[in-house]
Amino acid sequence: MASIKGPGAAQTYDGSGLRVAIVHARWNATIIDQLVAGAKKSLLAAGVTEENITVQTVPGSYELPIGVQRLYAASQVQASSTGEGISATDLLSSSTTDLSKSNTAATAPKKPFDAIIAIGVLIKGATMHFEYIADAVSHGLMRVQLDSGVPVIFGLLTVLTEEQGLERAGLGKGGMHNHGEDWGSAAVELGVKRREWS
Ligand code: DLZ
Repeated sequence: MASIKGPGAAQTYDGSGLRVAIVHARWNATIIDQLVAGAKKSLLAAGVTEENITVQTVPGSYELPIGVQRLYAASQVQASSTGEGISATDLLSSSTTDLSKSNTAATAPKKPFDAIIAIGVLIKGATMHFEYIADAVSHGLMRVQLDSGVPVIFGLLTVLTEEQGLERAGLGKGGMHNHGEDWGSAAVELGVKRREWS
């Protein structure tokens, strides 16, 4: 029997005009790498071009909200400097962040990101660390997307064991699909809809 979980029947959206960023943590790299690959696969399948996909990393999941926020602000500044975005005076300053010096800046198209996917894997340990980080990151990412208006796709796995993480990256024995693919599709859908809703 088909699972009742998930976003329902597959929807098709044309991502060919979109610019999308993936910001991912480096903790739990085996799982992360597979999730990022899954997200990229869906973006490319929907027509997002390779040069319109920017991938940036942060050390751990706790740094995801600031990474997403600064990368988006930097893309707005970049767009405004070429006359294709909003005024730089409306923006948060990006002058103090390394993200504004992203090595993709020279080649990336001059428009702000249409959606950003934040990917991290938190694995519960013996202390309360997991709960505090999961809570802070969830609220931080929601705050960034509502404050900025750019869709931020929630690619944070909060798992109790490494095996649960491997399963959700499509690497387990249980046959679960790679959740990163869902996040890529969500980014395209929200990127397209955000333009419609503007
Ligand atoms: C410190 C820490 C721990 C214990 N576990 C994880 C984890 O499972 N996944 C993850 O993405 N990051 C972890 N971190 C690192 C924190 O997210 C953060 O990078 C540091 O506390 C520095 O702010």
